Amino acid sequence: ELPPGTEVLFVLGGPGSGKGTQCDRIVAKYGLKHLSAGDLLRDEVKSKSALGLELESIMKEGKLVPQETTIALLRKAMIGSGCQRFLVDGFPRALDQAKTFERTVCLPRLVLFFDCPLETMEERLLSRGKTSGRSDDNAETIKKRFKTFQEQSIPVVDYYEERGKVKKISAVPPPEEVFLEVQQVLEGLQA
Ligand code: UP5
Ligand code: MG
Repeated sequence: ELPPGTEVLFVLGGPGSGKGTQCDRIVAKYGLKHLSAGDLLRDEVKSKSALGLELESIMKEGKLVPQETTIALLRKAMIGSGCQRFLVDGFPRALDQAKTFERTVCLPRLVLFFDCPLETMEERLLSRGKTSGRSDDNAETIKKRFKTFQEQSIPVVDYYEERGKVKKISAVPPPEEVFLEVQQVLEGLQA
C-alpha cells in the first residue's frame, strides 16, 4: 500500500532533546513529511475515544504504548499523506518496535540521534511544562520518561549503530547550531 521508493528517517533522542524543534526546521528546508508518534498519540487522546483514554494514562506514567497502536497510526498517516519521504519523530522507542516496523513497513534509510545530557533535557521539559499543557511535563513523569528512555530506547540506538545507520548530533547547543549539524548530515545524504 506504501508506494515503492518510500523513504524513512528516524529521529531519535531523549525526552526534551529537541526532536520536534529540529524536525520543524528540516521540514521547512527539505520538505520531508514530519510524523511525530507522540503528536499522533496526543491527537488520539484529544479525540476522547476509549483508546485515547487508555493512551493518556500510559503516557502520564511515562511508559510505552503498545506498538500495534503506534505502528497503525504511523502507517495510516504515511499512506494518507500521499508523501514518499518521512521524518518519523520519537519512534521506535524499543527494540521490538524497530524490528516490527522494519518487517511491516520499511527499513529506515538513516537514524538521526540527538544526544543530550539528562539534566539539560530535564531543564527544558520543566521550563516547557509551564506553558505546554502536556500532562507528562512534570517532574515526576519526566523521571519515568527518562527511565523508559534509558532502559528501552537506548537499545534501539545501539541496534542501528551496529548497522552503521546512526548519525549522532549533540543537542546541547542552541537550535540553530544543532541545525547546522543536521544540514551537514542531510546534505551528505542527497548524493
Ligand atoms: N529546545 C529544543 N531544542 C533546544 C535547544 N537546542 N536549546 C535549548 N532549548 C531547546 O524541545 C523541548 C523543549 O526544549 C522545547 O521547549 C524547545 O523549545 C526546547 P522539543 O523539540 O519539543 O523536544 P522533543 O525531543 O521533541 O521533546 P518531547 O517532549 O516531544 O519528547 P518525548 O520523546 O518525551 O515525547 P513524545 O511526544 O515523543 O512522546 C511522549 C510520550 O508518548 C512518551 O513518553 C510515551 O509515553 C508515548 N510514546 C510511545 O509510547 N510510543 C511512541 O512511539 C512515541 C511516544
Ligand atoms: Mg517531540
